[in-house]
Amino acid sequence: MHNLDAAGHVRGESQYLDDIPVQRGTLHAAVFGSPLAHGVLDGLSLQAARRAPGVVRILTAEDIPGENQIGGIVPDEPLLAEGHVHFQGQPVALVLAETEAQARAAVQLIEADITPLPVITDPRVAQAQGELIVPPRTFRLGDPATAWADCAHVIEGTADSGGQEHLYIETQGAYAYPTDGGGVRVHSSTQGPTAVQRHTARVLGTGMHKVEVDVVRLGGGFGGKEDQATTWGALAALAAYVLKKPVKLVLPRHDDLRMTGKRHPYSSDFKLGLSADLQLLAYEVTFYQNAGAAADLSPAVLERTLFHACNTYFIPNVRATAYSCRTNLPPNTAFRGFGGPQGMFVIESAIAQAAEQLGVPAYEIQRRNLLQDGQVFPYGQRVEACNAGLSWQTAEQKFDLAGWQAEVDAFNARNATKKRGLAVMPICFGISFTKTAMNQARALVHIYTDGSVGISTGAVEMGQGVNTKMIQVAARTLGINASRVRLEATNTTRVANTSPSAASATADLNGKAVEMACRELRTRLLRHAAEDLQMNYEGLDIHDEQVLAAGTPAETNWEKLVSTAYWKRVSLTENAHYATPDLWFDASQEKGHPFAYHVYGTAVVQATVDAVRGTYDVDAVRLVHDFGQSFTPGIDRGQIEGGLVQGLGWMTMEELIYNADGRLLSNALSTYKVPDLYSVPAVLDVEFLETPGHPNAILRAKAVGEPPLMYGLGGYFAIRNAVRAFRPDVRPAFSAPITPEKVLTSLYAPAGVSAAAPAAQHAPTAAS
Ligand code: LUZ
Ligand code: MOS
Repeated sequence: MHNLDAAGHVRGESQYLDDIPVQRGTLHAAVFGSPLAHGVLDGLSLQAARRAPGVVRILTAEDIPGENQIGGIVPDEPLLAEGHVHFQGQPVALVLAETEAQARAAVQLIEADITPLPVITDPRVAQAQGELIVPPRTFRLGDPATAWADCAHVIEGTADSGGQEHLYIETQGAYAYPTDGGGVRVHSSTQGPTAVQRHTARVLGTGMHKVEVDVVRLGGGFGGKEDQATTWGALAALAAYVLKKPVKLVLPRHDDLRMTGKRHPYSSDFKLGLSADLQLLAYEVTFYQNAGAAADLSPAVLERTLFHACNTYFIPNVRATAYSCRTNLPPNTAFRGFGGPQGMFVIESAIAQAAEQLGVPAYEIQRRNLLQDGQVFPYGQRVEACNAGLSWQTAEQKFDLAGWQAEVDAFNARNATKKRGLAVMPICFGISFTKTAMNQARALVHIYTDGSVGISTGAVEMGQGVNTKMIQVAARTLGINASRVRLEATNTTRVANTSPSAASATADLNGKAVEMACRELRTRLLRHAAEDLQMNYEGLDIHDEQVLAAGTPAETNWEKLVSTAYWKRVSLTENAHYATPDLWFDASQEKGHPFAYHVYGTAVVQATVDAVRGTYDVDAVRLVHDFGQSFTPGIDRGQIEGGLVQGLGWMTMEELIYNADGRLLSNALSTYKVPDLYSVPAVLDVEFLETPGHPNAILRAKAVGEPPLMYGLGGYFAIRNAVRAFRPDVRPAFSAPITPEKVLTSLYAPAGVSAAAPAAQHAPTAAS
């Protein structure tokens, strides 16, 4: 089944927030953000802005009727700054004007009186000063302290990874208007309609029942709208509520770039111990997460870093500690992988460093330590139905890893100014929200009297194809054509208390609820058919809209069945609730069974570096991925391709630079480089691993949203290997992204020096 949205997208017919017809009298909003990253907010000069053309009202914290608070996990984030400012771009005031241009022009006339306070941008500095969002956490397995004595090799080092801008094509925004009875309806570009509803109600000082949030689809989310759509939804709702007018707030790209949080940058220290035959014996790692100025989702992201600290390897002795460090950057947030990629970058760096010090290929270490059934993750969950070995071996054979490496070596021997590198990137990603309670979903299914079907779930369509999947699940379960089924907008009045569409779990959670509701309806209809046709219920079935009795067509079909059921007063509506079974986690022990299952796969990545210019291409990625029993292979392949390229972008070219004042310098697409069509590897081979899937996965098709992003880490190590093919004496610092600037610095580093290659360092002249 094709993605149902595809035709609408290419014709420009799909409706997004900005396409909602605007009601007469709608006001347009623009946000005044703090010009300083930290300080005491002594006052605001609003007079000039108030007098500006078209300006109707300017709202500040004082105008909030309820609580000025939108913190989800920790209540540390005001909707509008009050008393202090904590990051550049922090919303301070909301201008409402007759047009968008007028609102934006008036924002320029606002001045804030701020007494500056010291600015922290470095998580290690924050940690040293005790600026932590939550207490640190440590995951333990075995006892590394005693294991070091048994290690033939112990290596130590540091690995840093940068942030990442989500760059959803549709910027953040909301359209809110008052509804009958003193409520408000909010159309929001959010992955989490319930989060917008809950925090809007809190800000307005009213019940959640007075706030309706509606989402048709998003032009991309990637985690950036899991929590951070709330600010804009609540601001629009606040203005609509106070002014009793429709209010539209859509961020200009530049505001979106500088005001919203991103993937968390991490700085980490590692120590890895190996036996003489390259078994990983002990691993100690300390993560310093740059959380930004408020908690947002940082504690949950931190937790997932710990869950994925060992990637897909078994290490018997582990101690992993993570600090969530408060800095004066915009609050960093969910981003595809949710801390997992940051944790995995460190273990892969440690393995790469070990390989270099020991003079063996990294893949020898990786291969010998892959997870196997019966082992245990550091967080206590048993390794079951593990495909780490199978995906590795399949990739090794299908892509002839040994032959490929020989080709790369031969190329490098032949070429003086171009060098190639190969890296293998195996992944293991846990599927479920790590917060157990969030693993629940509901579906509301109506069968109309003409046999057509309307479905509501908590799933938000953001380009990932979840609507197509839900329709497929319903059509299969009911035995009818997909063309009869429509997926409704996601709306908090039809499906309540939803978890955000996140954690790769949306199709599983909501799909299971759809499946349950449709099964119940099908059973009910067939019981009615049995009675109506005086037949045995056992053996009745619906297939291709035909009712079958013991496999042969009966006297009725779907349309007739539905119609007669209605006249017999049989309910044609069902509401189902699904909660993933067998999940638990005890945070006091840091042990449990947090994941429904794991997704595995192995990518082989080749890069070619131009050793004169420092530029590079990721030429080929060939990967074997565990989809389980995919029922939408086109959509799932698209998720792999998109995730991979997004991961490559994070690892290679996307460089967020904040200056010491906490100002984002790479604040436009001229200075923040993202992958484009030409960044896609010329060879991109996605092989489906033949596996049975998992019963907790929807129709046994495993979750596919986040795992492929982590194949992108292979790009980093392939480029690094190419650099070292040119300069074997250089050990570039583990510092992602590996931009051409850093590559060039490493290529021409003075002999015998480990190239630290910080972002701002300039390369020596290429003449050497
Ligand atoms: N969001 C969340 C997520 O709230 N919890 C998670 O575990 C998670 N994992 C991945 C992406 N988003
Ligand atoms: Mo996400 S990082 O699954 O919103």
